[in-house]
Amino acid sequence: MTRLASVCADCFRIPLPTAVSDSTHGTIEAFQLITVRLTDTDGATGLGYTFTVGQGGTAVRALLQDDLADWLVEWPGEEIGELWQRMWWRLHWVGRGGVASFAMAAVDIAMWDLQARRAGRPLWKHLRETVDWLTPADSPPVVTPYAGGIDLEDPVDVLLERTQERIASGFRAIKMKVGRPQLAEDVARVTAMRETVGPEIPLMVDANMRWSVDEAITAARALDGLDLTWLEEPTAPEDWDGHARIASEGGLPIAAGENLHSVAEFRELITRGAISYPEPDVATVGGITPWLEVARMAAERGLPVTTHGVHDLHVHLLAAVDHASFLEVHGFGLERFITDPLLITDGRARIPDRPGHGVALDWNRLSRHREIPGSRPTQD
Ligand code: SMN
Ligand code: MG
Repeated sequence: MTRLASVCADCFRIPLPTAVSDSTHGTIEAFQLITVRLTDTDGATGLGYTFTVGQGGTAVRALLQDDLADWLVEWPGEEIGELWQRMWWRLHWVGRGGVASFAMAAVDIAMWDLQARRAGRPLWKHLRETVDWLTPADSPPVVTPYAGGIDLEDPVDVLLERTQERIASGFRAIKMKVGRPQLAEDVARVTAMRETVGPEIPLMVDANMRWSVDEAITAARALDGLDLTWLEEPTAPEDWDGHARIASEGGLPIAAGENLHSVAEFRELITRGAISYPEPDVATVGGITPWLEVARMAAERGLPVTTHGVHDLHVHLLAAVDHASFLEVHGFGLERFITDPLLITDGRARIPDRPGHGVALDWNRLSRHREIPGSRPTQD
């Protein structure tokens, strides 16, 4: 790779066609998309992006623009792992996770995209060819998607109707929200879901950190018998020992990761045996470089790795490893701004063979949604 010639960061507020809901975020009407566009001195380009559930996006963009953009143009090296380490230490005072990991994710993804595009290889293949612990392959493995429903407030009939639509559109695995005010409601909703989809469809539930450890153990036991693949984020993300107790006393496999923003945090859960399905999100854990570190840690423990959100990127990462679990699919409203969104057919994700990650954004359409810092009306 030659040097970078330009780095351009933007933040957009993407309205959702239909509002979604879960136990922690309540009703979500928009996501923020933060993009980084790189061009090198030969004119090759790379695109990276991250997202928020509605807050913090302009801060991520400010870190990118004010503290990374010019510095990246000065960056002399070629090695992305080294660049990642330098970014980490450049931002460590305000970072070591949090907002800084979101900014670093956008840069790291853009760098990998640029490198894979220069090599003329789809990202999954480029990773298999260049990352020492991954195995080269001529064709990608099967990647199995599931539809990630954000549906806690949907009445049961709407929940089941949307599920039928998802199955009709090619999904063969489903996730739904739990964490209603009464546990009995959750049990009734999950039972209705299991009866509707039948015994063959893998079904996951997601509590979005709603419960105390004791409540989570009670809930896990109440949901046992419904053949759940996993219970996701039962309690506060940093309660490492709590997760270990829920895993051992609740009896359900546990998934977690969307709220862990560093490799060190994943290490805490993985080494305690507190999760069965590490779920790193490339856009919130700091990019492809740390995502692969988490995946390696999972492999060392014999755990599969799953993903959260941004499926157009994650499809490549799951295709790059030999211990992939399910690919979460929900679009954050982004699909209508992507030229070739991910295709799902008969329970399989089509792995793009375009160079890089292959995501092309419709900048014209996005431009109407650009977020200007300080321009949103405040509540009080
Ligand atoms: C989720 C993520 C972001 C917003 C709402 C819900 C969710 C998931 O926990 O797993 O998809
Ligand atoms: Mg979740």
